[in-house]
Amino acid sequence: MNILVTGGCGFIGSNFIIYMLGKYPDVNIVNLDLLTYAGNLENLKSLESSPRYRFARGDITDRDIVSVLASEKPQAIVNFAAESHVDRSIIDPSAFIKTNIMGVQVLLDACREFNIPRFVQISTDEVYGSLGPVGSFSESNPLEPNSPYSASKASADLLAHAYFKTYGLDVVITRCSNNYGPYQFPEKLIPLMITNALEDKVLPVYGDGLNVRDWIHVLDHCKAVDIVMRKGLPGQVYNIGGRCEYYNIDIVRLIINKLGKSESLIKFVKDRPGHDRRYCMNADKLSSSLGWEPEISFPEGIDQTIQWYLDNQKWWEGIKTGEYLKYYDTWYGDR
Ligand code: NAD
Ligand code: TDX
Repeated sequence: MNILVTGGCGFIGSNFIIYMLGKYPDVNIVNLDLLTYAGNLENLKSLESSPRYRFARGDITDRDIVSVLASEKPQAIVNFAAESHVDRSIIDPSAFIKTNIMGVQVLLDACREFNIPRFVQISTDEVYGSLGPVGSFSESNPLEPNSPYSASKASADLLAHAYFKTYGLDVVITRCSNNYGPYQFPEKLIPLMITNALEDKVLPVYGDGLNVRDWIHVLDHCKAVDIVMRKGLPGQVYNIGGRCEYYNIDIVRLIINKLGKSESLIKFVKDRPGHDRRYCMNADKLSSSLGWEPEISFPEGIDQTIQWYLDNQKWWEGIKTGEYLKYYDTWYGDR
């Protein structure tokens, strides 16, 4: 099976490529990635000499490069490429609109032109908006995104659905909750807190710290994407979640305790505008129809993840320079 993966040098995409090539000897992957600030060739260094892997640097909004790769007629395109950080979308939504919406249109058009039999759009729980203290999101919930990031992802979902309805394109959409694990860029909560704590830096917790996220290990997400890519029904949406809710503050305290640091590093800072209070996924459809279940418990996964950041200090120290520091200062400077 030949797969075109987009955004494969980011956190989830690189874990997906490593998982797929390790699991299936008959899978070949081409990875199209622009190498934005979030893309890192280091993540896939172990595959550089693999005859089943090829990297192409390029933009999913660039019709020429997308056409060249789609004309090779992969059996599926799996789209991880996106601007993915809510806080950056608040600073400037432009790149989010371009990549997350227009890029998806270019990929969908290429699927039509070259008769690609399957397009997998990697979406997010954030398209549903925010939950109160009880309940969970199911696939039939309305889309009520609250950030420029989630609005751009919801737009892409609607576009993908429209191409299914209008042109009969074989599209499946996955909506997953918050991922954690190796290779996550240290702008997101868990790697930010681990690496800041290791550097004895302030741990900035937004608002009262009582926002809730539903955590899933990235490997469980990758396994779900594989199953949906192979067996999902055309036009369907599949929620993916870890059945694992935590208050942000509890995650931060857990990391501090595991690293033997002091809680005095915690600083409650000005809240994120439009901050969604709670996410919780109902993934029963995926479980009952395609037999997927998350396998990595949070206590096991978080230990393994903290260990990964301890073992790969060079990886994240290389990132926390230049552009990263500029962004950090812009976002956290006045908080
Ligand atoms: P990431 O920011 O770590 O990686 C994004 C990758 O896309 C990078 O390699 C970047 O270089 C590439 N990219 C960005 N713009 C591009 C463009 N125009 N053309 C080609 N490549 C481009 O993101 P991630 O956390 O790995 O998320 C991957 C996908 O999963 C995203 O679509 C995101 O919305 C979705 N998602 C993420 C989470 C999460 O918790 N991280 C949860 C649910 C869904
Ligand atoms: O410094 C911080 N302090 C803080 O309190 C950061 C970076 C985050 N937070 C809070 C905000 C959220 O309530 O932690 C929670 C998690 O924040 P993020 O890691 O930024 O994730 P979130 O906004 O929930 O979005 C993530 O999950 C869905 C991913 O970044 C998205 O790409 C994905 O679609």
